[in-house]
Amino acid sequence: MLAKNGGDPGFMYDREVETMSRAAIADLQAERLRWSLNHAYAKVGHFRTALDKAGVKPSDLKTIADIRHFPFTVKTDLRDNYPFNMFSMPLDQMARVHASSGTTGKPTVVGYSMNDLDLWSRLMARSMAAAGLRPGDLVHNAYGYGLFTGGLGAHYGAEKLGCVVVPVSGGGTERQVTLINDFKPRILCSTPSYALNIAEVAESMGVDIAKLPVRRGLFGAEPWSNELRAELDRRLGIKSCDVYGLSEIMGPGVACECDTARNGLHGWEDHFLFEIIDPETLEPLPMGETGELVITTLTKEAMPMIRYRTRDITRLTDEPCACGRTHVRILRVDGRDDDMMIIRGVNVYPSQVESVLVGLEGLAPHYQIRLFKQGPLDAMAVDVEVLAEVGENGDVLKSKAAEVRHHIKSIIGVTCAVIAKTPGQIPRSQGKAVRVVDER
Ligand code: DLL
Repeated sequence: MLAKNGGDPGFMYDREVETMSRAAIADLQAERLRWSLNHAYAKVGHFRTALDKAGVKPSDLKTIADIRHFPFTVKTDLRDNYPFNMFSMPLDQMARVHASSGTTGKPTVVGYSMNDLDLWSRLMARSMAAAGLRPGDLVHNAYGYGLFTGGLGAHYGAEKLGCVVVPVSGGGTERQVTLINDFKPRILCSTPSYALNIAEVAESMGVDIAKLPVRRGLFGAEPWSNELRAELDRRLGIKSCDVYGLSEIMGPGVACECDTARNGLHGWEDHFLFEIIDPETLEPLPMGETGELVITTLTKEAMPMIRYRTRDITRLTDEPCACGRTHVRILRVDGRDDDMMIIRGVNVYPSQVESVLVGLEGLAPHYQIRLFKQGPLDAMAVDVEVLAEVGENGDVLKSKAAEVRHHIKSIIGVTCAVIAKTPGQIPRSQGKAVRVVDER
C-alpha cells in the first residue's frame, strides 16, 4: 500500500519523453507532423479537398512553422461529414466512436482505432501521474460514462496507470457520497462543478470528505477559477489539478497540470502540435500571447486532425516548470470565445464572474448568469445563492445582492443586476455546469 502522500513525488509515467529537450521535441514534432499531414491527405477526403483548395500539399511543409499555410478545421467540418466521413479507415477496422452533443442539430462524431485508444489511455495515465495519482490508488470516477469522453477516458487511463477504478459515472449524488464514505478512494475524478455538488451533498449527509483518505481531485471538462479550486481543496481536503481535452482531438488527457506547480497544463507535444492564433486575423501568435488554441494531431490514426480551432482562449508558455517536465504549458483556459459575453463594451467570461463570487462572505459558490436584451444592448443578470446562516429576510437578501453587484462592478468593470436567492435555488451540476442562460 502506498502512503497517503502517494509515494515518490517525482514519479513520471514517461520520464524520458516528458523531460526531452525543447530541441528534441521540435525534431520529433516535425517528423510526426509530416507523417500526419500525409496520412490525413491520403486517407480523408475532407482533408484532401481542403488542402487542394488552399493550394498546399503535405510536402510543402519544410519546417513546423510552415503549418501556418495549412487550412484550419472547424466544428462544422465535422458536422458536414456526419457521421463517419472524417475517418481515415473503414469502420470495421476501428475500435470505438464517441460523440459530443451539439447545442444545435447533429452531434460531432469522433472515432478511434485500437492504437488510438491505447495512445489515449497512455496519455491519460501520463496526465494522471502528473497530477499525483499513483499505481494502486483507488479512483472514484464520476465523469459521465457514455458518448462523452470523460468517463471512459479517465477509466482506461487510470487502469493503465495501475489504479483501481470505481466506475460510478455522474449523478445519484447521495449514493456517490455513500460510496466515497465506504470505499475511501484516494482520488476523485469529475467536473469541478460536480465535485462541488458532491461536497455539498456530503456535508448535508454529515460526511466530512476532508477527513477521508481522498487526496487528489482531477477536475476538468469546463472552465473553473482558482477561487473554486481553493474552495474544493478546502472542502474536500484534497489537492485538485486541472485536466484538459476535447473529443475532436482525443478526449481528456490532451494536457494536464502537474501537482508540483499547478500553474498551466502540460500539453503532450510528442502527440499534438499546439498553436495560438489571433481569432480575428487567424495569424499565429508568438509564445506567451493570448488567443485561440489550435491543435494538430501528430500520431492519431483513425481521425487525424489538422489545425483544429478549439475556440478555447488561452496562452502557452515554454518556460521551465518546477516539476522538470519540458512540454509546453497551456495556461488555464478562461473560457471559449463563444462563451464570451460583451456587456456594454466589456468582454466577460463566466469564469471571471465565478472568481468574484466564490469566497465572498455569506455566499455559496453557486451561480448562474442570465443574458437578456435591454433595448438594443445585451445585459447580464447574475443569480447568486446565500448561505443558510444569512437567512431569508428580503432586506438582507437585497443588501447582499447590492454588495455582490458592487464587487462585480469594481473587479470586472461591468454593471449588472444581481439577485440573491435562498439556499438550493440555483440548479446543481451533474456534469458540465450550465453557467449561462441566454434569454435574448
Ligand atoms: O470535455 C473532454 C474532457 C473530459 C476533458 C474530462 C477533461 C476532463 P468535450 O465534451 O469535447 O470534451 O468538450 C471540450 O470543453 O474545448 C473546452 O472548451 C472545455 N474544456 C475541457 N477541459 C477544460 C478545462 C471534454 N480543463 C471542451 N478547462 C473544450 C476549461 C475545458 N475548459
